[in-house]
Amino acid sequence: MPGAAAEKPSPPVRWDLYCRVIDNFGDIGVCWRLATHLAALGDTVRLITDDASALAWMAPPGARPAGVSVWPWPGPADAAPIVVEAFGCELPAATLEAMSRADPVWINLEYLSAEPYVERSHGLPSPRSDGLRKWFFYPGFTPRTGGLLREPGLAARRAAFDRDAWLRAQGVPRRDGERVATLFCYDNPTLGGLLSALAEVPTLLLLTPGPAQRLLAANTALPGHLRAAAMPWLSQHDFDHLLWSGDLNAVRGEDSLVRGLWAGAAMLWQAYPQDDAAHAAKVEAAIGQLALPADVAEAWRAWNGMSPWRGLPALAGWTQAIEAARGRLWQQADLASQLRHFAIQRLRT
Ligand code: TRH
Repeated sequence: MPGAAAEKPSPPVRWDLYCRVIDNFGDIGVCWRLATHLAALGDTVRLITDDASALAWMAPPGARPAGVSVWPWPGPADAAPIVVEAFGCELPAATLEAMSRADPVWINLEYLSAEPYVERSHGLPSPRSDGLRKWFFYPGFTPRTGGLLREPGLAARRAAFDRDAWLRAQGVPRRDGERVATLFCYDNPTLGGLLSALAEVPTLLLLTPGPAQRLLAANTALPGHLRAAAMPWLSQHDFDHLLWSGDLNAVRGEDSLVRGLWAGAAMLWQAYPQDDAAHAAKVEAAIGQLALPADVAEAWRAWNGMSPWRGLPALAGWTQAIEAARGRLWQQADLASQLRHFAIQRLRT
């Protein structure tokens, strides 16, 4: 994997990162990754959240960096020089008051999307009548966006990983010749089609907690050569190991899309389903941005309920396509480094 130049970790700066958990785990997952990456660059981060419960498994206390402290909502009485409002979560009134005294750089960190509006909106100021200085920051897949979260040391960790040793340690050893698939999904009517296709050759299917395990429990008689194992909630560190064990990873939501890309194996992505089918545009944009071959693109559409399931593409070509996308995306500066650079340039000294 090629490497991109990392941002110099000096001078250290202080951040407040505000995160409200609306649903699922992507909001807190992204904020935790960002906070720990900034801490790795030497900064200090106060992560203020209304629901830290998922951090108990995502980031067990023994594995938390000293530079990050977790605060209950509404957080501290003062404001750091850089304030990040994650996903338009609306800052507490007392924080806005503190900000009017401190004049921080205020950044609204948006959701990841491959859609074209991201390039148009990334980095724009958000005009305000109260004098506070606010900007939009969009993660994304192209050089004209804020990039993707990718912490230092990831490539080295990936290269040193031994999947059979890890699977044994989890109590789910792989049998000789068995391939491994992983499943992290929302409710998904296409699951039966995927299970039948996986069952054509010996496959160990690792199920994350939530819908994947619920849906499989309803599917008691597994077809053909397929056997399934339920996994516990893993730390983000071990979630990577899960994906690195997969010959095929079915992931969901924005953060796992990125981790699936960094894993570099064949991958299905399920976008968070929306009533107005807005997720279809997100899926099409991701297919285009990742330059997925036609059969893989069809499988992604089917997995998102946009077209009928026509079977599983060959894993070799699929893996190559994801590896190629990973290679291209790895050339971009990562999100934390870009955000840091963007914010520091706007600090008033
Ligand atoms: O949990 P998600 O479905 O979150 C989603 C998205 O963020 C989406 O944008 C949002 O609109 C919707 O929720 C409401 O999927 P995502 O984004 O992949 O986040 C999951 C996080 O959980 C990610 O950081 C990886 C982490 N994870 C673990 O650390 N261990 C685990 O065992 C599993 C299964 C996940």
